[in-house]
Amino acid sequence: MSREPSTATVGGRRWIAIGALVAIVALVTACGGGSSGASPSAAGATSVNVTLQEFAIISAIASVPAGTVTFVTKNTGPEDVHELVVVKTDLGAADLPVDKDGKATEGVPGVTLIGEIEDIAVGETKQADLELTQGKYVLICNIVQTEPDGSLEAHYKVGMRTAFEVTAP
Ligand SMILES: [Cu+2]
Repeated sequence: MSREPSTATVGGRRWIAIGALVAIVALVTACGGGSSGASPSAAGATSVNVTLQEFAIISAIASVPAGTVTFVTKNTGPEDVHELVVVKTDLGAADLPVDKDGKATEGVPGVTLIGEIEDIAVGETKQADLELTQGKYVLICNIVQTEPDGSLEAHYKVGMRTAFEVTAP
């Protein structure tokens, strides 16, 4: 008598194992499809829906765990091109240093530029993955445009800014 399992038994167990794996993958996939504005994906990234408009930045959620964050950014206009700039800073959203045109200075001591999605046309959605560590951030649009009367309009200054926080992973 042999104590080795027959080939048929081994084959059967293998198929059961594959079936269980498929069931687990299906469960993970089902859990990843949330529409709340933050949905952990299978890869561990957190997706954040951001709306840009004249003149505000609206993030569907204000806080995410550290890691890969996918900013899915839509410009709802109605007229202007916008951008999303992510800076890490302990300063308040309205307190970033600005230049003479009202443009926020990115990359000065206390304000670290992390990443940006430039030139998002009205109606367009663009996305980018950023690696964010724990801390306080501000999301801004830093476009300065010339008005028909020749004056400058700094989007940051007129309200395109919002606080964002990254918590422990
Ligand atoms: Cu803008």
